[in-house]
Amino acid sequence: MLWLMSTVAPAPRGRALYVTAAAGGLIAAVAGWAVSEIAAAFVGAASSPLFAVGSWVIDLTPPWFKDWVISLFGTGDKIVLFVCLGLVVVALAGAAGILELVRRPFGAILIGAIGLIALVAVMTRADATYWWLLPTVAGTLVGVYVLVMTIDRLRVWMRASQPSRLPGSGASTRRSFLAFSIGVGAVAVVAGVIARSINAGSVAIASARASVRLPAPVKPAPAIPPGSDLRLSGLAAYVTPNSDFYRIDTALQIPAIDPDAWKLTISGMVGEPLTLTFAQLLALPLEEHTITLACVSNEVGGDLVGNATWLGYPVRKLLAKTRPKASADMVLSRSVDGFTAGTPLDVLTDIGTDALIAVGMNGSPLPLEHGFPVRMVVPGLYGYVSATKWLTELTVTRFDRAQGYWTDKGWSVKGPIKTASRIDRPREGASITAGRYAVAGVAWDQHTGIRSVEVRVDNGPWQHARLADTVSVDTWRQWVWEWHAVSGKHTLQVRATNSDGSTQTSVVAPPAPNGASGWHTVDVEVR
Ligand SMILES: Nc1nc2c(c(=O)[nH]1)N[C@H]1C(S)=C(S)[C@@H](COP(=O)(O)O)O[C@H]1N2
Ligand SMILES: [Mo]
Repeated sequence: MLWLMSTVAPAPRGRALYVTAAAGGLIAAVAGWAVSEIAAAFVGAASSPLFAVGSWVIDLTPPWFKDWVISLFGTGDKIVLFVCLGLVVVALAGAAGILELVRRPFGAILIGAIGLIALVAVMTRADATYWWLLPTVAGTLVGVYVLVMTIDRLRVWMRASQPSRLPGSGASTRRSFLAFSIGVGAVAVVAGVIARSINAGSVAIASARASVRLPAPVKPAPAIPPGSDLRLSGLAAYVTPNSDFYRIDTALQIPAIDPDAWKLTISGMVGEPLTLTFAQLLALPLEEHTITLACVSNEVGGDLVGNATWLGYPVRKLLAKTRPKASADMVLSRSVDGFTAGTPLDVLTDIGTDALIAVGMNGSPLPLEHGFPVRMVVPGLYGYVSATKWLTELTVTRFDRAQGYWTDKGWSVKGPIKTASRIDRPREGASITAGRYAVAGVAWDQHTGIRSVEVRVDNGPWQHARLADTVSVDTWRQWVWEWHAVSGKHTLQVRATNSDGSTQTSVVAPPAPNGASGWHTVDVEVR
């Protein structure tokens, strides 16, 4: 009877065995690839190992060969590349399956080696960050794991179906092998294809972004005075590089918007609704303004704040074209992903407020994660009520008729930025040597400006810090105070006073509902 059961499900032999093992290798490769694509969908499409290896091969291909392929296949050259690459991967994956069966663990080592090559391709891309390691490393680990599990099951099935052995059950070992490999394979193919198509979409948008040529501003931002950046280590730069700029949004997947298909509509309580294409927006006389953006969720001392030079068209001028009704008091801006922000109409129409429909950030088109192709930037208001990224709609309305995404989720209807200051150096818990030390940080009160910053040590008297230059009241300012540090444990505190003369409150408040307050306090050890 036992013998009979094992004949019900004989393991493959000879060539069939190798084909089965090769299929196991392929399933492992597909599983690894799927995981890498899923991870890349979160980390950034360009971190996909498949994409990076493809780009690498394109870069390494000699021009004559490229020309020859293009002459043969025309614009299908990329497809040819991916088909060739695919065949190489299939061959290697199959070999890994067979190797793992006959010479364990060389199959796993082969998959690891493929992963390592992909890792080199990914990390040598121009804008690679350490996060880019994740998709390839996760994919390789999963690939190795699936390979080992699949080939192990195949081996158990082989043993169970050997007549000389006491078979556990040929049928159940076969079921175990088939269920695992077919199950993993099917899930991986579906998930991988979905993730790949998402990644391909955002790669297409990234290349659309790369081909955007921003016009020169009609009104350029004031030159950044050298004295605005003290260039001390640990101190936030006066202008935040795009790659370091904080990112806050509800988007699980960064919206991929083709700028050629983008439109902004302005409607609601207006005399004349308006629709604008990206080309029409770029053709308007654009202005550049340096503005510090801050998130309401920023804790005291936190880093959800950054300063950039934005290129765009004043919201005020765009709204004027639509002639808002006198009874309107709010503009609801909407993103393609459904996010909305409710901004006071009077702030947006104020002649002295440089609120922008922005297309550029520090000299380049908006990065995808910062709202490409178009976002809003309003000095003086927290991002959640003003800085809509991936902007597509402005509705002129009233606060008693509409509300933004975060209102009713525990956040205030209006979000003016609170006066704030932060100690960047020394860091909390730092250990420094006794003697002179430049305590430094940033302070901000967008659209009002900072008049003074004071520091105190161990609850001693407040001491005036020196303020660095700034281009306007719409940005943060660096400050520095020279400390003659003596050994021991010390507590440093900072507070700022805005240009209206009001000093930051010591009352500690959490970010919700309208922004954190309290003095940033840092404990350090001097030795
Ligand atoms: N579409 C969209 N825009 C958005 C958000 C969002 O979740 N979705 N978050 C807002 C918030 S809370 C902040 S603080 C700023 C942050 O902009 P940044 O990510 O470019 O720094 O974007 C704002 N614009
Ligand atoms: Mo925010």
